[in-house]
Amino acid sequence: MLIWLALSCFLCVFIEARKLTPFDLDTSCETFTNHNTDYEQTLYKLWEAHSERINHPLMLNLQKLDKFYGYVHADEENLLHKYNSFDNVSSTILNDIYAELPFLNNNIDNLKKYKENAIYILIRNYELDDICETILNYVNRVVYPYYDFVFLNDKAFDPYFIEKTSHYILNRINKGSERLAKQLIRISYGLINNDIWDPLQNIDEYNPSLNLTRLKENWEQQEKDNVLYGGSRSYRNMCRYQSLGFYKHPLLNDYKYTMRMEPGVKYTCDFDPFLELRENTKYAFTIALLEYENTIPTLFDTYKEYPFLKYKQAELFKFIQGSDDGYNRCHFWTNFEIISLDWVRSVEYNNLMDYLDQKGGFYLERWGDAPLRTLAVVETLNVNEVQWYDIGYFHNPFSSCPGSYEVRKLRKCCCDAWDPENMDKIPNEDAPNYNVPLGLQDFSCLKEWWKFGEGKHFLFKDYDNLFT
Ligand SMILES: Nc1nc2c(ncn2[C@@H]2O[C@H](COP(=O)(O)OP(=O)(O)OP(=O)(O)O)[C@@H](O)[C@H]2O)c(=O)[nH]1
Ligand SMILES: *[C@@H]1O[C@H](CO)[C@@H](O)[C@H](O)[C@H]1NC(C)=O
Ligand SMILES: *[C@@H]1O[C@H](CO)[C@@H](O)[C@H](O)[C@H]1NC(C)=O
Ligand SMILES: [Mg+2]
Repeated sequence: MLIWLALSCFLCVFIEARKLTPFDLDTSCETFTNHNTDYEQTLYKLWEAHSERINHPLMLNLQKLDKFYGYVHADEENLLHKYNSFDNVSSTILNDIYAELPFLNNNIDNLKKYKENAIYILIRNYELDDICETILNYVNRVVYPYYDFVFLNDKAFDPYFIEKTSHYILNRINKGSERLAKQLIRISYGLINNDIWDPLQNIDEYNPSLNLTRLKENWEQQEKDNVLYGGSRSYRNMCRYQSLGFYKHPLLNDYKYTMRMEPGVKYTCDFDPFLELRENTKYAFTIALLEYENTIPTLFDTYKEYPFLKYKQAELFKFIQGSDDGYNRCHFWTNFEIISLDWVRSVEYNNLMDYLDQKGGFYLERWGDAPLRTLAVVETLNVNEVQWYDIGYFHNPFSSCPGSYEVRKLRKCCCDAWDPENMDKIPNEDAPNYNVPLGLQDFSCLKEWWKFGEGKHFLFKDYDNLFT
């Protein structure tokens, strides 16, 4: 019922908009130029010439931390908040900063608060090209792109990876000042401790009821049964680390919020990951989908045996409630997520994660971090602590795009909420998903979010005035 109501509202907008304008394809869409500059080539040659990677001269610019923690890109002369303290920064420089970041209101506490946010990226060395594309896109799209970056890896980062990603973050800023970027942005590269990354190495300590030989047999079978990444040990380690590991890394100690970034994702509208957060928000997402059933056969029953179970008393339980007390498989798509680190470090969050971890499902099955995060949200947060970001975002194979013309215009979006080629066709009984925005597709859980979460305002009332 609500779905059809929502759908018809979208169509109102759609039809109304069509009458007045061809469509809002933004002709100012930036094309992201290829980055094969002289600088790049010089660097690459330099890199190739150095077979002994660790002696690469670029390492001289990096401040080495404890061997398990990694490196901080520290242009010591310039970086103003080495240890997250701006106390010694001269008032001239501070005034420069305030001039470029007016929302700080000339207040040093606001500056410190701004710098409590970080972009967090778990990544492998060979994903370098994809992350550089994404960073280029990020520095174009984020309104005040001076947030810190934390890269984590279970293997040591290549010096070339470090130099190149730093270069893209600091020197390729379109929306903002390169000088300020170099003064404000701390970029760190951390190694993940093997004990937390791959617990099966100490399987008896981790979970005596697990048997590695049998697990490997199971994974082979799951691969045959088309369980997505069913045959992969490293993917399982990744899912577990995203669920209960990353926020324990020392390089994240200084931060209060992270935005997760993945190689290859695109941001197609202007936005600001942290300035848009509401005061209470502990978790923010943009896409919500149905999880594949065969990755989580026992997850929900296991969750329902959680000794402190809140579930039905939880404000958000309807978002995940299926028929017969089961799980409807709705989950936040975690490849874009903004997280309050205080929240994931809380006893409540970790009790639930540790309980699920001990049940072995990360390895016996192929539990993803997305359904786990979602259960934790439902179990431990209230509606007003979760925020939907109406932004343009792409992670293969899905993308989101604000459904309202007004929002797209405001955010200078370069995405289509509907496929303009199919503007004449409307969804019908035979093809209910025809040309329907992602949020209203069958496999999307945004409609559940709008209904049982924070609700949804449709902006079509303002359309009359938009095109005059
Ligand atoms: N260091 C490291 N990072 C990993 C590993 N596996 C995945 N990642 C990272 O973890 C994040 C999620 O992994 P993806 O491979 O993107 O998983 P996914 O998004 O479910 O699947 P895709 O459709 O392949 O994108 C990405 O940022 C990866 O770069 C790994 O074994 N080591
Ligand atoms: C700031 O200045 C004080 C006094 O000059 C000094 O003791 C302190 O170490 C400085 N702090 C940093 C982070 O440089
Ligand atoms: C582990 O599983 C394998 C294969 O199922 C089995 O042969 C072996 O006896 C098991 N080992 C233990 C210690 O239970
Ligand atoms: Mg991914």
